[in-house]
Amino acid sequence: LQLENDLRRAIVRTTSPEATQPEFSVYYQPIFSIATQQIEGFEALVRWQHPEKGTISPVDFIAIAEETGLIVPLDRWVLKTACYQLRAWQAQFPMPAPLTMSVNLSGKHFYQPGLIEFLDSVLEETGLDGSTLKLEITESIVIENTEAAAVMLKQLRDRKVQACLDDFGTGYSSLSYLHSFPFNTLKIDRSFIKQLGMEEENDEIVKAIVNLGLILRMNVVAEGVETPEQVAQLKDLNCHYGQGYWFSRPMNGEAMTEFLLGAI
Ligand code: G
Ligand code: G
Ligand code: MN
Ligand code: NA
Repeated sequence: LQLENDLRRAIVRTTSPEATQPEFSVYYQPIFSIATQQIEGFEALVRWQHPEKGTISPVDFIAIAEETGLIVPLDRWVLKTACYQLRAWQAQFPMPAPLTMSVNLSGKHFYQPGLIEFLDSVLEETGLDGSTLKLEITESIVIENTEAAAVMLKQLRDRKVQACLDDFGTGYSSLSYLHSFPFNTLKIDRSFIKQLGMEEENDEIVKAIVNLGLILRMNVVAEGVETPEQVAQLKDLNCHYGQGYWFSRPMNGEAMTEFLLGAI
């Protein structure tokens, strides 16, 4: 309950027009092309700097934020902040294909009436091209309500906003819905990448997911890439993109700008 009250206060302090003492910040982790080693885009990851408790991981507050409905204003603040940041980076770092931003959406938020209207207002306000924005949802969110998910994904597609299936392989992994839902990207859960080269069956699963992506014309991102050996193996498997500590840790916007100045 204490954490719930703290969360409520933190959201007010961060998102109110005055935003005098922001406690949340958005960190960015770059996503790289495995073949070219070029930066393709970023994933936005929220961080909570609690005034007494220090940094609190989303793992420890997303569930409470979902139970209390506070996830909606929080996710929306992250989405808007990340879109403004992306717009600035696209202008500062022009690339052959413009940089992209992936934003995590909780199921609570994904099915919230008004999400599409909010999305439209953010795209208009920031001037961002919808095709450079990606929304990450998990398989369990889709399974929870396949009809509503189909409607939402269609509306995203109408705006050219991309949809990513996050943590792929850990959830229900019902292959039947994959071809009927218009996801642009599959993100292979980091538990599979961690074991690359250590267990043959695990490697075959990663290979199968990459091939599934090829068949379904979806991009595949390997999460949690931590070693050069993993990069080499992913390259052998023709996996398109990688994300993880090997490439870069998540950083705040300022630090990421410095990183980009050195990397691009
Ligand atoms: O960044 P980190 O590894 O601590 O993130 C832990 C979990 O929190 C991940 O599952 C990630 O998807 C989730 N997460 C991070 N940022 C956000 C956010 O802005 N909104 C939602 N809904 N989840 C997030
Ligand atoms: O569930 P989701 O994929 O959104 O979670 C992303 C989480 O993974 C973030 O909390 C991020 O901090 C974390 N992460 C990013 N790169 C690595 C990595 O190389 N290794 C590990 N263990 N975690 C990572
Ligand atoms: Mn994610
Ligand atoms: Na994930």
